[in-house]
Parts: sequence; C-alpha cells; structure tokens
Amino acid sequence: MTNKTAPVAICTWGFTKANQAAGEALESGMAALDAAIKGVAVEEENIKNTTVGKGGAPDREGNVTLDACVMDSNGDCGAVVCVENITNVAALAKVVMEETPHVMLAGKGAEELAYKNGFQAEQLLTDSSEAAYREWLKTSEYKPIINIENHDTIGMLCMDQYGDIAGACTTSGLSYKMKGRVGDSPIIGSGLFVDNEIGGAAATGMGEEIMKTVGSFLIVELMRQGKTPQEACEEAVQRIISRNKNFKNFQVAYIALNIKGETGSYCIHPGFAMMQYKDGVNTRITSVAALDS
Ligand code: SD4
Repeated sequence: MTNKTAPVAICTWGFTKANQAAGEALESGMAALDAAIKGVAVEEENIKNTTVGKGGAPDREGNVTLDACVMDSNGDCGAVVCVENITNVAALAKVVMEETPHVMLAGKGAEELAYKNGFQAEQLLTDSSEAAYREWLKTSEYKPIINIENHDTIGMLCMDQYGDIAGACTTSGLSYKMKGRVGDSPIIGSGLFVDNEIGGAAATGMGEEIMKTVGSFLIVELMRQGKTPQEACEEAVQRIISRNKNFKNFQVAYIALNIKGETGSYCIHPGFAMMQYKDGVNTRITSVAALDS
C-alpha cells in the first residue's frame, strides 16, 4: 500500500544536496533507512563540512573520531562511537545493526568490523582541518560555540513509499573535544529516535544537553501524546531551557516527522534551518527559535 504523503525526507541544517539525494532515492523506491544513509553520506563525504565525516574537526589531540547511529522502522538500531579512519559511519552503524548481536560498537572494534565488511581506511584529517586545529592549538581555548562555527551534524528522517520511517545521525562531535568524548548523535533516543507508529526525531547542537533530556525520544513520546511535530520540538527545547540557566550559551535544535508526513523544527538560537523534501520539492525551512520571541 502506498502512503499518500510519502515520500518525505527531512534533515538538520541546510544540507540541500544530502536531502535531495535522500528524497530522490525515496522517489525511486528505496527503503527509508537506506535512503537516510545515502542522504547523510553526502555530508560524510563532503570535506568542507567540518563536523561530519571526512574533514571533521579533530579532538584536542588531533584525532578525528566519528559517531553515528541509525534506526529502522521495525525498531532495530545500530551505533558506532569514536571511530577513526572510516568516512561512512552511518552505513557502518547499519552493519552493527544487521551483522552483530549488539547495538553499539566503539573505537577499534567498530573500525575492525568496517574493514571486515569492505569499508576502506581513509585519512579523515584534511589539510584544512589540520590547519584549523594547529591554529586552535595556539590558544587551546575550548568553548563550544553556538551555531555556525562548530555545529553541522546531520540527522535525517525518511518516510518511504510504504509510509515506513527510519533515520540516521552522523557527526564528528564537538570540535576539539576531549579524547573519548561522545555526544548525543550516536545515542539512540538522544540524537535520533524512530517509532514507526508515531514518527521520528533527530537532534543537533550541544550533545550534553540533549542527552540529559533524551531529546529525540522525548519528542516521539510527546507526538504519541498527540502533539504535532512542531509542538513536540518546542516542548523538548523548552524542557532544556527550563532546566538550564545557561541555555543562552549553547544551541540545541530538533527536527521531527510524524506518520502523517507532518514535520516540525525548533531551536534555542536563531540560525538553524531544516531541509524538507516533500511532494518532490526540496525546501529549506528556517526554524523558529526560542530566543526569537
Ligand atoms: C554532539 N550534537 O556531538 C553533536 C554536535 C553537533 O553539529 O550537533 N554538531 O554533541
């Protein structure tokens, strides 16, 4: 049975090409999870994106470590954290989901699984991210900065022609993070959550704050209670704001999609946008921000 509103793809930030790739894949009949992985791969391979995949900013010791997760419409999920030398970590998260009895693999274990499954080792630190890192080393000032400078994680939700929803989320995390630091993006329920009977949500921004409120799971549960994707995203952001006097010092942004194909997004600071592919049209939607009002 074909869903009337499908296919739909949404993703964090203004990743036009990534969302278009997912939308077109869905139009051609690809399943939601594969389309989401294909879409986010565009940014994983984009060396100009310094917070995802190849070209991602390193940790404070100069190593690029990537985090990703995927969640399928049947509730299965997979995740990898702190992975070096592999670009397409969302695809690797799917391998964890399908080929292992586990949900999450870290570091070397995840990397070895990648090689066993045909992934190639790649140098993730590009000349320009190394140059930026060397510049950063001069002050070594660690200050997670709002919006533009170091947030560009891609979280994507897709609804395929059958109305099934799945998602992927992939990142290099915060620039110049502590060695071993893992944020929300690969944590099921925080950076991404999907319930095929309700919808899905994905997050970007300050992972520590998203994790404390299990943001994406919260949004799906709020939709279960009858909230629209927009209302659910707003309530999840307000939850963080109401618990954190410091909220003006960081960005958190959410996107959500429900089974009707309705979408929503909301953030703390202005400057966040969601891409939406719907009815064959890929649109950039500037998100309303809590600090707009
Ligand atoms: C993290 N949420 O690791 C990620 C960072 C992010 O765009 O969204 N960057 O905390």
